[in-house]
Amino acid sequence: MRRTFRSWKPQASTSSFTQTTCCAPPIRRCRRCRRTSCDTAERRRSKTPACRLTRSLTSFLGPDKVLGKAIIDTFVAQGCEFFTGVPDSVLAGFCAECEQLQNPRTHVVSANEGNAIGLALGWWFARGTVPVVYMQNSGFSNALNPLLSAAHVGAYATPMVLLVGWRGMPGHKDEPQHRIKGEITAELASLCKFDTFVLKDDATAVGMIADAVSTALRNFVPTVVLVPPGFVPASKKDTPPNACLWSRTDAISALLDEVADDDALIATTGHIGRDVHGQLESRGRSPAQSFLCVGAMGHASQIAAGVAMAQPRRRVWCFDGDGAFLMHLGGAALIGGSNLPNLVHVVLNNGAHASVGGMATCAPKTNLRDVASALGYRQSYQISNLNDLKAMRSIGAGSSPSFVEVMISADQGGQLGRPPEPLRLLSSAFQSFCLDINGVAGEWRRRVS
Ligand SMILES: Cc1ncc(C[n+]2csc(CCOP(=O)(O)OP(=O)(O)O)c2C)c(N)n1
Repeated sequence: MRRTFRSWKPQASTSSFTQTTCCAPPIRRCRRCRRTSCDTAERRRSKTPACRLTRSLTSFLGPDKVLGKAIIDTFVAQGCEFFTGVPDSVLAGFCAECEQLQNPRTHVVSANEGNAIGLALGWWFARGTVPVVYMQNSGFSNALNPLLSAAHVGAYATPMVLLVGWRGMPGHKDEPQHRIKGEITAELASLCKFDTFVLKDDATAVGMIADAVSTALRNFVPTVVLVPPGFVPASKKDTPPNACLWSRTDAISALLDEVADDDALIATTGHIGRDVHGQLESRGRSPAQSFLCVGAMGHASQIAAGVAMAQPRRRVWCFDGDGAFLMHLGGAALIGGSNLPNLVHVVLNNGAHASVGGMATCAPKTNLRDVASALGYRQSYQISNLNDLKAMRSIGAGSSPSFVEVMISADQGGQLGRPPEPLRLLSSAFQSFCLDINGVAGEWRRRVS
């Protein structure tokens, strides 16, 4: 009998399924009819609504297992085999466990959250099991386009579960950049018409996750599981300092020696920006010469390019991370092809998302200097210590943008502060720095008054 699109339902993991093995993850087949899905299996599954699952997450695997692992195993028990996304600190305990997943399960860190939705679409089409896409709520907006114009029931009707770390959740103290997104996260999901489950406690989490999977599968839709801060204990990946590699703090310190007082410096999201801010302050230098891209991960280089275009006579630095660089790699192509000799793009490459728990980036072994050269940066360097830095010809003095890949250790380093000032104040201080020094301020003030 020919299967119609709607009559075909992918299989979930139940005892009536066996696994066949090959080098690719095995396809599950029904023991009776040997098909990858069948109506009997569907009926049997629907007799046990997911919401009736009463086991708590910790009892799911026994008390010795960490909660992140219990969440993964809950998904696996529902037939999920594919996990992808961008790591998040709220989900750090879950993300660290994802790295342990082995065949037949598949786990990949994506370059950005929209890419993760693409990967999930592909997996669903070619495999028919519900993909799990994890992300911070900041990244939910990166995912919106492929979610609404491809995965949505109004488009290609694709089941998937989005596991979203809820930064800035109302009632939880958080950094200012998370406030607005935190306030509207649930509303945004409901505006997209996605069924949304908010994990509350250990006792109901299993049922909610199972419901999210079965709803996705039943209705051919993405569903959302929101994870409040603190729900998954942060079992961060413990990356010990690597004595053979430069530490982030030492590398930033050496680089700051190269940054003149009238240079502008744009620093990326996470530890790098916080370290830059702390070091400028402790040197008694004006933090106003720097702009911290505390949110908007992946966009620091374009902010730097904007400044460099507007003020061609000022040297502009971007201190980027490898995760952020890869997240929106297209921006580097724009810089590489541009005529911005005053821009120095530094990528501190630790192969990891150190700020949110240390999971690898999507291309931890890629030579970013070669990537930059291929994208048009005519002066590109890879350095890993102070001698290399000193040996470089004067940075930012050539006829094209420069690129410096700095190889650093993946450990998280010591405690870092955060700027206490409101973000608005920081941006206006940076703008005053930019406009005043160039002597543009007077003209600008005349124009706006
Ligand atoms: C769109 C988006 N996705 C995810 C995050 C969470 N996040 C904050 S910092 C960070 C890691 C950045 O990695 P990288 O640029 O390599 O710098 P590192 O943390 O290693 O210093 C992530 C994933 C975010 N802020 N925004």
